[in-house]
Amino acid sequence: MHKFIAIGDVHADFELLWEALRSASCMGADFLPTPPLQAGMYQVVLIGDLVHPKNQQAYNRLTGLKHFDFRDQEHLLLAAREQIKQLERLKAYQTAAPHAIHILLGNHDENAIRPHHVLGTSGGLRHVEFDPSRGGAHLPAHLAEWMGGFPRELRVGNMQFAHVSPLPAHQFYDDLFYTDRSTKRWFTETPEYVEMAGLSFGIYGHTQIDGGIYLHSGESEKPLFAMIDALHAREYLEIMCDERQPAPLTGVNTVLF
Ligand SMILES: [Mn+2]
Repeated sequence: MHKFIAIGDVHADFELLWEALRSASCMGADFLPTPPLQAGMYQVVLIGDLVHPKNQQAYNRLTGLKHFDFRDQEHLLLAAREQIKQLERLKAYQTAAPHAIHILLGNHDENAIRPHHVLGTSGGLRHVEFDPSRGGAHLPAHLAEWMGGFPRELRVGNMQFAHVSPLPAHQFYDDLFYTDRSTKRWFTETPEYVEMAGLSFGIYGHTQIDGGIYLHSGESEKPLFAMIDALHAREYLEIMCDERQPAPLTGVNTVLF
């Protein structure tokens, strides 16, 4: 029997991530993995998008500035430095139990490693703190190497964890990805993709949904997939699996912490 703790997009709110991990008994006061995680009984999955605060308030909070301005290079360097500090902490955490801590590559993470596109918010903010050609800092090489090694999906039997959707095309963050509206709509317009991909259950992030974690069930009331971009709403998903059973998925719960 395994318990998966699946956590949605972090977007630089690492304090909240630490809180979630501690409330799930996955992180100690020393920021390191707990015994059930070390033993592999618990498995943590971060669904991707570690970097880039979501909005103005989040940048203000991260940097301690009254009004973060992405046009100000000093502000950018401050935002980069604060995120780098926490990424180092997360790297140490994962390195201590790589068999039980899985971090998927989100589009924002790839953008921090290779800033080809300028990502922004609907409020007009631009995420350029890791774009040296626009005044930002380089992501340190050892962090870029670590993040560059993040997988784009995790499979556990017929269960899939991926950042956006079950579609393989949604795992590559190229120009097409940023013009393709299905990346944000597939779960209402074409939820059948999950079964078509031969999956028994899917767990995805990337798209924030009002009301927190969204659990989609099939006709038999069986859960088919979960949209978990809800860390900001203080929610994560717990998935119980028993690999000895023909249908390994034995329970899915949204946890409020
Ligand atoms: Mn994303």
